[in-house]
Amino acid sequence: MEEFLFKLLCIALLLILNVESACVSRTRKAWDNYSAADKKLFIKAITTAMDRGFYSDFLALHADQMTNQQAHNTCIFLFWHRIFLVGFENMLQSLAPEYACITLPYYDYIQHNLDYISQRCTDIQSCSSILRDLGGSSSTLPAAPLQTIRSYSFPGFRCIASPPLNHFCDGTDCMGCVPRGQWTSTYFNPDLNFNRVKQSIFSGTSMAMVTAAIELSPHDSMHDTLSGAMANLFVSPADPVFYGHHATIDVLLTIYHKCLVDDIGQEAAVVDDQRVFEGCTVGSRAITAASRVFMRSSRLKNIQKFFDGLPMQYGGLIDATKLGNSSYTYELSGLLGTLFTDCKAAGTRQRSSRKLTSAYGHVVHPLSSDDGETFMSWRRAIFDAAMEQKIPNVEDEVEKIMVMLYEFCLPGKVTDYSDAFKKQWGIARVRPSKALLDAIQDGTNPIRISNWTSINEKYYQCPGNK
Ligand SMILES: [Cu+2]
Repeated sequence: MEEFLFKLLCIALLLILNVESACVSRTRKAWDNYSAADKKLFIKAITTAMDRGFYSDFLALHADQMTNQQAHNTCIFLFWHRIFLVGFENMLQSLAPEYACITLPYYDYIQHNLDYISQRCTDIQSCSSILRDLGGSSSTLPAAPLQTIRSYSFPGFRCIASPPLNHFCDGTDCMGCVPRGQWTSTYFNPDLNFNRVKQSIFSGTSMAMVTAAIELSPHDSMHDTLSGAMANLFVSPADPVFYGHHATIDVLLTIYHKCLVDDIGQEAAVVDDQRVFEGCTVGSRAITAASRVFMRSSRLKNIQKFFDGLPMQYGGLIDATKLGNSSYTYELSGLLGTLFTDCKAAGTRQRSSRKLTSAYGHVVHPLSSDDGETFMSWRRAIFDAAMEQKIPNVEDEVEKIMVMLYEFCLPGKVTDYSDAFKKQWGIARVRPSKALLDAIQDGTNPIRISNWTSINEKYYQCPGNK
């Protein structure tokens, strides 16, 4: 009897320890690294959130005009979306004990663009398991006539009703579907490639510049590429892919901040350093690091509790690992892992300046695929040629040569955003990769590396000029 009780006690103890240790770290991973069981659980949590109404409460907050205006095209775009995502993640975790350790997956389209240029996949749906697993873009069960979300209509788009979208409701209006583009005939564009992503993180000299670069591209580019509800500035969170996309954008903020810490150490926690935080004016309102995070929505009261304990000033959100009980880290591998570790030196001939860098609690795996090696060798070949030919600003040349590969060697074409998209998102410029293509072709910004087509031939079996 005693032995039996002892065993029972041991089992109970193990169970408690197990439950606790399973949640000790809040680590977000790429969807591609989710197990089948992880994926199933995440989709079930999204479905539950839709059924219970919280999903659409978060949608309502993002769709509020004043909130939306502060959250986009401003200096705090990255921080506002960071707290929005953490609140959403807290909500998912609260839905039932089985979801207590759930974290948001990120959509690793930087890696998928490597798969695309390596011709392992063609369209965005074949490249990205997250798009397929979250319902894809083909099924329209049942025939779904209602395509309005919060008064926004989506003429010409199919309303996709595969799980988990069949549970989608906006308040009491249960559409049971979400409008999506034709993902099986949509292709990646170079704005989503490692080269542009790296440039967007590292070419600015202040936080506002970096924020603007990340927001324009890759962020806006991905919204436009996915199309349908995702291309709507206000109601894009109707599509669960939104959260995967924005988790990736948050990864970029995390990489930027980590590399800044490598560079300037403790000062990276000082919010009056403009590399760390930079204010701006929205409407007539000045936003500083001390400003309270702006959130307005008639349904805010339903979800307010999910933001409890979080820093509610923008300046408190600079470091994801310092958010109290909601602190979190990332598991990064492939190209994002390389970017995190090597920062500006990633994919160059330079050595990373800080070899003893700590990962600050993030889990980082080195790049280890043949495709990754080929890509890095292609980059290094361009760096070598530039050195030989004494050509400066090599990253610009790398980008230009890649744009030509996308245009002439891969299934898609390099195009601009649609006019309607630009208008709603307040984008005044041509998509960066399209602007680059035009400038190469009209001779205003030609590729300066003389043997660039043979470098493309060597690594990608295609010259890229025709
Ligand atoms: Cu947004």
